[in-house]
Amino acid sequence: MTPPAPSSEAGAQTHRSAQLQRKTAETDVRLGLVLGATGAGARVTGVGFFDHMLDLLARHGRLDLDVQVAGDLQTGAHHTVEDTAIVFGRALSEALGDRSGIARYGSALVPMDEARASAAVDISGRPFALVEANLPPGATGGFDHELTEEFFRAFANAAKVTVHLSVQAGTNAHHMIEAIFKAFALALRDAIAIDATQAGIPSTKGTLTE
Ligand SMILES: [Mn+2]
Repeated sequence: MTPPAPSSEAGAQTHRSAQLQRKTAETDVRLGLVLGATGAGARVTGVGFFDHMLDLLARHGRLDLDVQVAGDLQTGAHHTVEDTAIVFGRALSEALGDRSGIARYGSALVPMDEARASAAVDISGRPFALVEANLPPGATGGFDHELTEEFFRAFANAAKVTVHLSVQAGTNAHHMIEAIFKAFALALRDAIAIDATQAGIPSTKGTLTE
């Protein structure tokens, strides 16, 4: 990861970023994240379609995202996808700090040719993932379609956010999963954006991390 450039976010008091590594017997995940950025960085997980999805997430979520994963792909992509999501979620949580000044909520509806997906995000402090997606069985580019739900569940748990995702239309799994990741990226981008009218932590409870 290149050293963080000066923040491009108007009103941001500090640079919102995180650099994490998580190593287990199954995977070694190194991840660098900068919020409110441009989509820079390299995503190298060993799973081609997953790299493609992380590229979309970074670009449309305005995240600089470096991801290097050495996973036990001989067992399939499951551990690699799940553990990447865990580290991404932890990094997002760390980069958001106490959540001061963020919009908190975001939602998006994205078409991808014949497919259409929606996403709603609440940086709530309460982990929850609802994924409504009747994806065709099988795998694309080494990525089992069922791992889509695994990714978002692991992310929501690690980041302590609420995520609702729905595929409303589609027949092609590549398009349907891509629409989900794009909708999620746009919803997340809005939810984590600095809102200049937001004084302090956007919660009547006074905290989004407890
Ligand atoms: Mn594509």
